[in-house]
Amino acid sequence: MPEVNFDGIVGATHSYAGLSYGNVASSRNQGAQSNPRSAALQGLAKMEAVAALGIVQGVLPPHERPHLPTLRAHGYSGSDGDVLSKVAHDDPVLLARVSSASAMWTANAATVMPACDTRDGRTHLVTANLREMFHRAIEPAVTARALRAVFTDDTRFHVHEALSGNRDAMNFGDEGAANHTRLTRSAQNGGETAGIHLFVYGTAPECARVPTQFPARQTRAASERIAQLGGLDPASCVYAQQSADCIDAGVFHNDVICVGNGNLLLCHEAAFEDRARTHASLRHAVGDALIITEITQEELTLDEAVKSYLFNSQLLTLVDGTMALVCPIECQEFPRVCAAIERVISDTANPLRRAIFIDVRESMRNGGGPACLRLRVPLTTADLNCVNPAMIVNAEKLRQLRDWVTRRYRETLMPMDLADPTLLRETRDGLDELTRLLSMGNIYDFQRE
Ligand code: SUG
Repeated sequence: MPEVNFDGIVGATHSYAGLSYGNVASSRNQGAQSNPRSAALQGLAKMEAVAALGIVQGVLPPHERPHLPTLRAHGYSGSDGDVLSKVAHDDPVLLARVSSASAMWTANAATVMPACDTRDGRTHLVTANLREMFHRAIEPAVTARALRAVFTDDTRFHVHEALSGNRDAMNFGDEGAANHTRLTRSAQNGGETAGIHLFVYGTAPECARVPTQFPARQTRAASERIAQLGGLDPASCVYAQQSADCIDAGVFHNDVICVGNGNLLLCHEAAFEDRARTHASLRHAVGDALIITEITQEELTLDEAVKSYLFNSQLLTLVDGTMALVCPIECQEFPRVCAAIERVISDTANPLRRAIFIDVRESMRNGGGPACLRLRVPLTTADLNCVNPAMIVNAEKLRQLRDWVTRRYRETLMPMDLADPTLLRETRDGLDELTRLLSMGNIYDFQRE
């Protein structure tokens, strides 16, 4: 069976706070009014569109935000209302950080290594530590709980806690699947088909060039540790440095410049620091079946790639064995991007046959395209039967989630609204209901106090 996609449900505090240095969309939209309800509905519509292609679609829940335990750990005390008003007065950036709905981008939730590739025959999910950005570094504990609520069967799945270790000594910065691509020797991408794992990092002690403007969020040490935790065969792993110029152009994760699926790797020619060596290593590991389709600098500049988010499309294998590209609707605003898509689709040497354009504009304004919003999990049919069924969507579940969002989410939000204690109550009540709707158990701190 094809891989399952787990999309993050957009949280009720979805806002534009300019929190991610190096993510140009996040910086550009800082302070703008956000629309949490439409953001979440756009996400659900995307899930529906992907499910309509015959792909199994799951969900991961939003996190509790604003996150009061983080504020209390920073010395704020008193009632929840007191804490919120004090932090809003003293440190509005901290309030924005603990309120971000960034857990929606589940491509950063974990790195997934399916059962057929691992030593112990279980599917391994290593929760990402996201340590480079404060607002994201508070995600892993609840992400691990949410993943365990989906993958409950320990005999088939192993959900690892996030990598820890002294930041300077070990330098374990890890952003999850956004910097990991699994390739196979055919269009088949599911849990029955053995894969090759491409780990892309931004920095390592031996790098001759590193970005000078923006942070490299993924370290090679972290990627190697993940492969080790999953028990991957070293011969099935390829490590490649992301181009430093790309990171400085706003490519803060590899999935902003490269997408792979089955035997097809679609990337910009400037994606990797050492293009020839990366291609050669991939060819060696995957074999002759590998198709590398590049978009040239001439076709699309890095700036156009970042603005359109073409490479942050989902590349999906359909039931007939062809592939579809689920692109952000913004791509249609760039004639040169449309031409590049047309060129690749009309080239019969690769299995990509169609493009679908999806409106996730609310997420895009924070630098999150279709591919950021989903975690890919290659499963076998037997594995899928052991996943929490309440977290897999069908028409009825989507209807319930739409109804939940419509009842529970505000239409608009401004940064100052984050200090409103009523918003905190609304979000907690909403999440409490969601845990029942998705049969997740008590995964949130406020439910465990
Ligand atoms: O980590 N944006 C996210 C976007 C993550 C996209 N994910 C992938 N490429 N897979 C980030 O930079 C912005 C939040 C704000 O500024 O309010 C933010 O966190």
